[in-house]
Amino acid sequence: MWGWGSDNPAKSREGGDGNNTMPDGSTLHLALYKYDACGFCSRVHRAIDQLEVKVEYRDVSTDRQMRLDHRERTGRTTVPALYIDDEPMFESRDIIDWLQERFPTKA
Ligand SMILES: N[C@@H](CCC(=O)N[C@@H](CS)C(=O)NCC(=O)O)C(=O)O
Repeated sequence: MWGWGSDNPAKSREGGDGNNTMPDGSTLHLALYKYDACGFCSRVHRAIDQLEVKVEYRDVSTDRQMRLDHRERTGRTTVPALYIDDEPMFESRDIIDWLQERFPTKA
């Protein structure tokens, strides 16, 4: 089922816990590594706000461990990076296209 539900109000405001149930019943977890002053991240954030999708936001400017995990996992510090079931995707345009192809626009 599509929706924004989360037990954590802060996470809900930010886009949910990242757990999505897809139309075929499978589940997909999405996490966006970003920071607020990053224009490419804002572009992705705006696109997400238009879609019925739940994305867990991981701010690498405020969470040192997130930053270290991201670099260790990918060898890069670049954001935005969308982790799709823990597989990182870079490039804001590619991330937006990928999301828009899979998730419906909000009514
Ligand atoms: N072409 C990339 C550009 C991403 C980019 O330049 N991100 C900057 C922040 S706005 C960054 O992470 N720079 C640090 C780095 O690459 O390590 C995109 O569209 O996502």
